[in-house]
Amino acid sequence: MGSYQTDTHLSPENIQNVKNAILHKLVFALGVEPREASRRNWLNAALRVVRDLSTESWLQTRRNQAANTSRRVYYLSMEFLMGRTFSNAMIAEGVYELIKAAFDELGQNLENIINEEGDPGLGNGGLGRLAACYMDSLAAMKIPAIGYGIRYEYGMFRQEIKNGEQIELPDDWLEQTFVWPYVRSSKRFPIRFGGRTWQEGKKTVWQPDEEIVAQAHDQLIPGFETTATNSLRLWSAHAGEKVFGLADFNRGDYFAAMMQQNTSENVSRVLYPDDSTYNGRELRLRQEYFLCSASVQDIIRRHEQESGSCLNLADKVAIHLNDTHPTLAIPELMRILIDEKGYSWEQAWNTTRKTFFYTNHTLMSEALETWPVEMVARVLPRHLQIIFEINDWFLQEVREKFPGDEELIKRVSLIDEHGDRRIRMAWLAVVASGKVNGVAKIHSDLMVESIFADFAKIYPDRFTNVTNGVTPRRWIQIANPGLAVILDKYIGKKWRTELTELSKLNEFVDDKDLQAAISAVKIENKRKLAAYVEQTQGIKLDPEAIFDVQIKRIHKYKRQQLNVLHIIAHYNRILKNSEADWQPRVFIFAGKAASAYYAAKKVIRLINDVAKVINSDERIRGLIKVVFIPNYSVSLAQLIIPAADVSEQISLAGTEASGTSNMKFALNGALTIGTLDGANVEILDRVGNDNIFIFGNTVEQVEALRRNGYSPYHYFENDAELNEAISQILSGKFSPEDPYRYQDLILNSGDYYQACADFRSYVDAQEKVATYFRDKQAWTRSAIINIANMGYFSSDRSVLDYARDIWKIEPMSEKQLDEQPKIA
Ligand code: CJB
Repeated sequence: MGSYQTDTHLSPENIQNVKNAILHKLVFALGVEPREASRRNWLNAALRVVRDLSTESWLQTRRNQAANTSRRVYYLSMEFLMGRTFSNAMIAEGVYELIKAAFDELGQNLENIINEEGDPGLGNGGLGRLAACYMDSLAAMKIPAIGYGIRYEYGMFRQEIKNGEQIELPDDWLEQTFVWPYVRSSKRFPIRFGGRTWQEGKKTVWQPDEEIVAQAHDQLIPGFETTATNSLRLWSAHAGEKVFGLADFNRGDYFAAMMQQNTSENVSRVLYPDDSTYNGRELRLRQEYFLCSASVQDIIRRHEQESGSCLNLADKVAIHLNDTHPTLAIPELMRILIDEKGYSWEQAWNTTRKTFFYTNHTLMSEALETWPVEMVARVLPRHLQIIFEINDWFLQEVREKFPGDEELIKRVSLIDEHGDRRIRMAWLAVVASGKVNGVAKIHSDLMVESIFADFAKIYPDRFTNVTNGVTPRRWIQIANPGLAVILDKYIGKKWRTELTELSKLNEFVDDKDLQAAISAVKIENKRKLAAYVEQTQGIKLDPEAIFDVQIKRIHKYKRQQLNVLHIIAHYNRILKNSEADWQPRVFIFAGKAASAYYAAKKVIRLINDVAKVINSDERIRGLIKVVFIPNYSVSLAQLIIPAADVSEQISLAGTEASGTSNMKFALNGALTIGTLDGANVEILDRVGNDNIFIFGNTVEQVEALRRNGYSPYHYFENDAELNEAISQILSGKFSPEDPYRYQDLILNSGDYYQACADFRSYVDAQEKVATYFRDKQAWTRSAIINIANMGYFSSDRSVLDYARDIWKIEPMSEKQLDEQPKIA
């Protein structure tokens, strides 16, 4: 097949061609005999076959993008949680059925081969997965785009649970050969650190004292059913020749020089396993600069190559900052334009401000990055000067607009002068960006009312919203093929790229056949998940029970502890009235806690301790099962989400910027139990109050409680069930071998995220869930209404919003994608 197969029809001849192509790769690319091939060998052979298909379109897309007059967007992100590649690439190229048929003939089961692929965890959670959904959608929507990130040698740690506790183990994902990316040996850039600067006339000279090399690795991102194929370029760090202290080599000290090499390469060694608390380690600063410098150099090189000069950069280039982590790209662009390309400060600043755009993903103050001036002075002295200059320019502008308001100046200065001086990266990103957006309506509104209120006064037109979205290719077609078949039958196949087509299902909500089909697929998915849990953990789950799922990072604000409090209260109720006709329920958790986040790790232990006691209590006759599935990942999410009846989205109102699993669950027919937070609010708008379980305080109520001095003891003393559940935890009912284990949880920690305040309404909402679930028909009808009204939450819509309102980029037409002469 290779680049020659464009006919994807399921004919005997095409199947034979694909078979031959796979065998050819197996033998000539991998050097393996078919009779000795392992599943992984088959996977790699088939991946190579599909990559050939994508490669031709990829090269073609690059030529056509270069010839196109529109802008390109460069999406800079410290995290990309891409998930497995193989299925996605097969469906994008339209060869899934062909490859399945070829493997059938080869005596191999495609599903087993798909499951053989590793799942690179180059991200922590929502932010990294959003970047991956956007890469998929940018290609599918034919928007010229390149993603830039870091090829961490070790991604997110592998989580094991031992005696109920999280253990972190290295994820050496590169050990398993991954044949999808191309190493681009010619794309190498020097990255410099440290040293000193001085003036030579008007020119600033920076003499760094360390230089390493960034090496590009390209992953192809094939667009679904289009030839448009974008790239995700990931950088790995290498010791350049200059780095290794030459002096050491001269003295013949090979070992010291090799140690230096190790330090240099540390930059891309490991992902910071922390997704929202600020971590001030110098290595992180170096990682961020490494990404920014390599990417900006590459962007300028490409622009010069395509346009013949460095002028008009902003007309052709939009750089998007996925949170503040890549904000150093701003002073890096300024540095290159001024120091290397001879721009004046004003020219450089005007270009920069038209080039950058920034998405804010959290309002939580501990997640807002700031870097000590002292550290930046040491690691990036020239960039510090540029940041100071930007600050001078900006404060001057503010003084002109708001004369005499020195308090405002202090608040908006890029330098926080309290205590040790720190650079406020979010402020820098706002000042230098053409647009700044939040990720859900409520979040974008709160953003301009709270953290960016001063900036919204200074730059009223700068702030906007783009509600997050998820890709239906991965989150329906691949994750839930049974549902895809039903959708094709009832509404046709267009939903894959026009998700609002789902609304056509609204006509069929009372259709008995559709209801039966939807509940049959759900049960089938629950069986699959139950089989996995039984196989991996030995816990038997009843597929007729409610599968109630909370899967996400473990964080106090996401309130897994509230979920646990309800489980305990429910358990107590059953014990008090064990003969009643209780609805069987399964509570499923998965998620990782940052390795240094003590309280979150404790919550994992609590879940496992509670699971141990409840699951083994024969008095409750299996009416509750609690399961913590270890090592949460994108591929596990693909297994768990389609099997969920209930989606837990229970963060304290005002804390979860958007959430995206809430969208994936509803799209797969789970009903949400959630607070008025993040995108839950927009899900409610679309599915209506009858098809979602909303509970808890609103943002206004949360703030009022804070103002008036919130105390969890008030609720503890006045709610008997809450009192009982907390007392049991504190007295060691779930940890008899260590009764004081949870002394510092919930009450004594002050309950900053107000779990106690929302307990009563949460328990009542859970009661409604159980009652409603008994009415199978009503439940399934609601599930269909959820699916039918999720069209808005496609990441295709999100990226088109960005392209139209923020980047000002026109998607390419199929005609434009076909203009340049073919390569092969
Ligand atoms: N988010 O995953 C992260 N990491 C951060 O450091 C900050 C925010 C999450 O981003 C998602 C994508 O926008 C949001 O849906 C989610 O609410 C937010 O916590």
